Amino acid sequence: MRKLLSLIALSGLFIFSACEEKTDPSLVSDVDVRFHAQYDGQELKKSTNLLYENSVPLNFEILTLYISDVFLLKGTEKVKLIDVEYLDFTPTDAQGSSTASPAFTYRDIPNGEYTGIQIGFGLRRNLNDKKPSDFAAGHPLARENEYWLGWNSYIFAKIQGKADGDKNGSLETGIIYHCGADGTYTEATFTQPITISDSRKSLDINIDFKKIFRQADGSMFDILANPITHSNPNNLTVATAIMQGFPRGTEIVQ
Ligand SMILES: [Ca+2]
Repeated sequence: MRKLLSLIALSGLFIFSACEEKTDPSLVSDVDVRFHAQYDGQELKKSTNLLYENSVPLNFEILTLYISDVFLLKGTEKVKLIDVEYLDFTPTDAQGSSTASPAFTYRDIPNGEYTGIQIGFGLRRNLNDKKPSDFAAGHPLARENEYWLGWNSYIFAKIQGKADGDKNGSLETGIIYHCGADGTYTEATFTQPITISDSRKSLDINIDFKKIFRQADGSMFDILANPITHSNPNNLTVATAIMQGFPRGTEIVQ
């Protein structure tokens, strides 16, 4: 019996070491991805007056975004780069008017000449079906403050700030966009060559919080007419317009 047990223990060891074996390092690379908040092509400064359409001053105080299902594309082949991340551009510990650039490293990504990247803005349905208590502390989806109990949805994006609609020098209009619900999840494909061939690769992803407000017809979203998202989960007009704008404000730099 003792012999049998040690045999089992030995085979367990063998399986363990087989799983531990690393992929051939010449075939894979680590990919560093950094996200940056921009406004009109420049680094976004929070709590700082910026100019919106028609020279309306506005500023931003809170900017967060969930992304999921990020794939590198090679023809019809898809290589998963990111399952889900929470991007907080305005953490409380950011200094002064600086916005943060959340950064992540993804290990052992297959080398190759990729043709583009797919990004999901918000959470795909089987992630949004979950709730913070389903996850261990530290997981991007464990954040209670990013979940809307009444809607059974995470808040995919938070964009909060103030605008000076009458341009009299005081920011009188609160802008509060909390976007969520499955219907607002927005997937987009960015076609551009991305080569992963050396042991380390950097991708910078800029999210421009002015360009996201450009609508499909080229006009700018009317933030003064619609300064807040609807509190009725059946009315996703504003949230959808904003979430669908994220691809227009996203640029991948390598
Ligand atoms: Ca004003």
